[in-house]
Amino acid sequence: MLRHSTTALLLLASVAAFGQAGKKKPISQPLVTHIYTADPSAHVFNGKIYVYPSHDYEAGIKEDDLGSHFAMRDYHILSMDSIGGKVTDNGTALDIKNVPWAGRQMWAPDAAYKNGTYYLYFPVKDKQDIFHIGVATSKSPAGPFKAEPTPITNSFSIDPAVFKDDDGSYYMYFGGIWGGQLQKWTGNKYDANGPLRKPTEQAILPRVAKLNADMKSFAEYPREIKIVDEHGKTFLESNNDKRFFEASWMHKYKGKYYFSYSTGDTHNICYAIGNSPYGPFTYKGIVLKPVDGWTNHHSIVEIKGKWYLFYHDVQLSGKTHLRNVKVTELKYNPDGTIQTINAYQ
Ligand code: FUB
Repeated sequence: MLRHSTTALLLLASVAAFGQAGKKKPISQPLVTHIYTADPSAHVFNGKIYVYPSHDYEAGIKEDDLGSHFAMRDYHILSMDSIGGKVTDNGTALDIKNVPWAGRQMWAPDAAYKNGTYYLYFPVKDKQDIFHIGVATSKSPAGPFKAEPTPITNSFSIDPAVFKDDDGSYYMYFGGIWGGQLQKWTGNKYDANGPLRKPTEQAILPRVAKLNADMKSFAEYPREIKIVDEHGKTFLESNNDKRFFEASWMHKYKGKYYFSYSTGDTHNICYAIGNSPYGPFTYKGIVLKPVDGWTNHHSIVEIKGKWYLFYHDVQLSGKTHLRNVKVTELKYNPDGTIQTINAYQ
């Protein structure tokens, strides 16, 4: 993630959102206000809604091109009985000091459930400053979680999203360019000098790996996921309003696989539809327009027959690294496309 254009972008976003009337109204309010939260991965477990967010805090670290100011050190899980109901902060679910291999920066997590155990998946830099994805387990969806002693073998980069398919298979989608280091991984090999793509080159692709039955290891080497246009062509780096940047999410709707993601430096949440968990996914449009703050990150989940978008902005702080999670309803058109959401009226 590159963050130095934050001020200009906030200004532009404000101008756009305030409009003629000079009034800007968010369509929803922060789920909690006593801590800063971001990157919400929502799930329904045992009929209750659990949100697995990043826990932002003011680390006092200067903003830089690699997102060093996102220096999070723990996770708090939020829960609620219904949308609009009371939200509970379940306290510290996992602290960086209890992850033996971790160095710094606990970024966007996700969770899954199988056979009586809950799994928390989290990206964090190791002691060599390389992002990998860890896993921690608990008997409760709200934690506390106990981390495995090492990261998932062959995992790298950031933003894991774990999807359970109808046949009981689990897949992890992941990756993020710039500060998320995905450009340093080609053919699943690490190159500390791995460059970003030039505008005329194919954009870097997100990754997926099926999980083993133990939920703690990959059943295969991570594969690239193709996001293609209506002609079946992958995007170039210059198509940065559509190409993948970070924040993978997968959900299924009427038998189709919906892969959604952030375009990072153009701040959209976009989506693409496919017929297999491995893709290819055909680009369909924007789920969520840019929100206040540099990052845009979401999850999409069905709750009691309605669909919801969990997302974040910076309504509470006005600062890009101190975010707050929110939720709003998401609607489909009869042809299965998603109605674009603008987080401000
Ligand atoms: O919260 C840290 C990072 O910011 C996440 O991992 C990215 O998706 C972005 O939201």
